[in-house]
Amino acid sequence: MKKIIGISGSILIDEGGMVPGYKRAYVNNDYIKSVILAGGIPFIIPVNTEPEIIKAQLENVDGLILSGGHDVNPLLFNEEPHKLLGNTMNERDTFDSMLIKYAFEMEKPILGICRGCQILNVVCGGTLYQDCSLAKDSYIKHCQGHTPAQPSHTIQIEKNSELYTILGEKALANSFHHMSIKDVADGFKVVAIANDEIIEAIEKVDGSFALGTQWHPEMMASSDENMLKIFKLFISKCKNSRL
Ligand SMILES: [Mn+2]
Repeated sequence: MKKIIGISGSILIDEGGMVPGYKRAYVNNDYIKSVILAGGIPFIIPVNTEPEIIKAQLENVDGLILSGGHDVNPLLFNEEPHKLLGNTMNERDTFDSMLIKYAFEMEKPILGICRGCQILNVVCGGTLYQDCSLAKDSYIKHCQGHTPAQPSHTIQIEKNSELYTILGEKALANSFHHMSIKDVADGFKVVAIANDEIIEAIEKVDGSFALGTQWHPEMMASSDENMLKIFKLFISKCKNSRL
């Protein structure tokens, strides 16, 4: 039986058009395509902040993908906003935080992508650099700014990891982030870094599966078999767990 994969949504606010300021629930279509290519059935989970609704949303999926997007509000890890911080959305932080908490309680596997990886780390007690330039040795361009499917920098992968079983010791990743993980949350380990030591992936050590990637495998999965394998790995960890 195919697994049902919930993808955390976001809110798009119309800047122009007939009703400027109008809000739309959405995810980037590459998430949908990647889940289908990897053999899963995608569902978008729309943003809301009602605990009972979020629980019910999760009860109806076998696994959770945390999608990319806004910066994580630094107040969540006890920092004031730095001048280099980008746009945040508190509603989404609240939504993602509850999704993560309940997914752990229900032992639903998690794949966190970019912002999804960052908020996973923060919700579990870790911290972020509000901009990669604040990391002491960072010199690599981590926001390539164009051609999403094109890999841009090398990642070194930790041998003792799930990621290593599919990618080996090195891979090429795209890069569309400006925040990055600083302190890794307890219960997680670093499983990939860029050559400037910026953390590119984390995995949960015990219990239900959780993998976070700082890059966007969904943007590469149609053209890069290795990136598709990340979705296949994630789906292989999902069990039929719907109520
Ligand atoms: Mn990067």
